[in-house]
Amino acid sequence: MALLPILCFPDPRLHKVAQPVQAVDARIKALIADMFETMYHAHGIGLAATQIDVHERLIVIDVSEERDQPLVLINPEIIWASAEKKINDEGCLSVPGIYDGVERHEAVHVRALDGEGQVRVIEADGLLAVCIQHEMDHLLGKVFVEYLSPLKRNRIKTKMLKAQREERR
Ligand code: K1U
Ligand code: ZN
Repeated sequence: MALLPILCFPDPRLHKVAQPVQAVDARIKALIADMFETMYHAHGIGLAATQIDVHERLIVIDVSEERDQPLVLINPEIIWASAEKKINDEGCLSVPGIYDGVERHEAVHVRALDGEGQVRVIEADGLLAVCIQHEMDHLLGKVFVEYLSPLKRNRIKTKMLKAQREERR
């Protein structure tokens, strides 16, 4: 297994649209293992392949307190979304240190392949529903800061670029 580098906003590669996974083969299974290792190491609750510069429709999630309920979503599709929406505070491993409110559907049903290539339907609410919507946005090349005002987004961009310059020194 391996820790993978996570792209940081405003890296333009975060805006690429991911393509469907063609086969759940040994390469994808190895990638899933590396993504879980990377997500747990970074103390995240989710990670989309886009964030590690792999532009395929693959997500790993674990919203459990005990970090023992791994969930793999391959080629996910939202098949139902609640009319009710709610603003939740979100963070992102690609935008470290920034948290802000984003409006999302309170509940979603998602059809996806699991890590063995089996079709599954997940009925999600609460933090899992928020996380799934956040990660599916990554696969479309969308970062949560794009829901914020242009003023906030530009401030975040400036802060991230400054932090990245200082890290390189
Ligand atoms: O996609 C990512 O970068 C992972 C992201 C997922 C996420 C967190 C919160 C709301 C929606 C999506 C994170 O894991 S950020 C770090 C984190 O562990 C966290 C932040 C806020 C609340 C709960 C967890
Ligand atoms: Zn994110």
